[in-house]
Amino acid sequence: MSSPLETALARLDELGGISDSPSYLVRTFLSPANLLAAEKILQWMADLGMETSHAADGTVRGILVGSNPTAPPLLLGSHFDTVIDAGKFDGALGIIAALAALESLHEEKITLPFPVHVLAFSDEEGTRFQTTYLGSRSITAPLDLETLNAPDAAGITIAQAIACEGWHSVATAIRYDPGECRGYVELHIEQGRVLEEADQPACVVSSIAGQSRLTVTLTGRADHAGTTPMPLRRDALTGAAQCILAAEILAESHPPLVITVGKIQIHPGASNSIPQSATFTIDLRHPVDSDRREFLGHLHETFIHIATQRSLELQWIPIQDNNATPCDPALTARLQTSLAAVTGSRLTLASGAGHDGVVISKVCPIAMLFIRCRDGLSHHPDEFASPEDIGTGIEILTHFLKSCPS
Ligand code: HGY
Ligand code: MN
Ligand code: MN
Repeated sequence: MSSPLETALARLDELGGISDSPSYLVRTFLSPANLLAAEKILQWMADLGMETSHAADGTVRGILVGSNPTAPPLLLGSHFDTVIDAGKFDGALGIIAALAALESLHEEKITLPFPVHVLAFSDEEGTRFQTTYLGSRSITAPLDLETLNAPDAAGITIAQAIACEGWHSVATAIRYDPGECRGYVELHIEQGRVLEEADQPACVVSSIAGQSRLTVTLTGRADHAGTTPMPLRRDALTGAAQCILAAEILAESHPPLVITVGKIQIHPGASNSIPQSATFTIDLRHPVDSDRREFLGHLHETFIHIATQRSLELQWIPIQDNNATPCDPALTARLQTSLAAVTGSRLTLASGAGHDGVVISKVCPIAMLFIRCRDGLSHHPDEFASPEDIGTGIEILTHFLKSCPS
């Protein structure tokens, strides 16, 4: 019989092998691999004796009722979608570690005096629609119309994707009202370098960074690459290049501001046609919300100036805006006590990465546990957390579950 850690490591490999691409790991909202992964997670939950259910948007849930089914539940979980060419720990580790902690309690013949709901979200990264937190947003409230109308690269909206690709068979609505749950705790890789530098396996999280995501389109005029003199051109791509470098200069001169352009699409995209339009994404983050908004405004003005200088049309389309979200002090203090009991450390970090807790904090207190990852690398196939550190994370989570009051 494998230990909970051995089972967890095997499941990480198993989930890491479920991809929409033969050459790298990618699972996006309601994609075939996303639904296969959901079914796999549901099976693991059922094997643990949990009451399982799924929502049409692919979110899955396992409930272990405990000795007092009417007590406010504790939520655990994370996301199982990924970025493109992803690592196998981001998201998946949180779901698998939660199940491993419950298996550890089962091994110790411990029944908790409250229900535990393990939630696995089908979209946190926003890879397909550039939105974020679709799964966790849907368990706190219906998605708003603007979000439902967001198109993917093929022009399919989120509403159409749910209607046509959704997992509708035996689906149930998964929703929580404010005050219904005692809290949400998520274990996640740090995706940074601080734990390595501090030579610590884990830490708790003080807050989750705010972020602004938007799409920018510059439109000029396509023309012939050989016969159009440079001064007559309205080249959308060179305009986008100037904007993107201006964004980099702004971020480099104002740390800890970070700005990323992760995607760009050109039309018409022929090597001998001057680009008519360039559409690119902006991901802008800063720990202080007022500064983030100020830099966003400054960037917008800079892009307007560049577009005007180059006789280009500018479209600035906000997709998502989340304020920095503090973790709940009391729940985090309890988690920190378990961190200290297992590792002797009480290290606390702010998260530069976004997490589902940003949304779930609207309905209950949140806390996060970070696990060290090698070189801080993430959103990369070489993303890695050691079995020892994963084992420590599971031990901390198990200690925390046992410490929770009835
Ligand atoms: O982008 C993020 O911070 C997270 O990985 N979704
Ligand atoms: Mn991620
Ligand atoms: Mn993540």
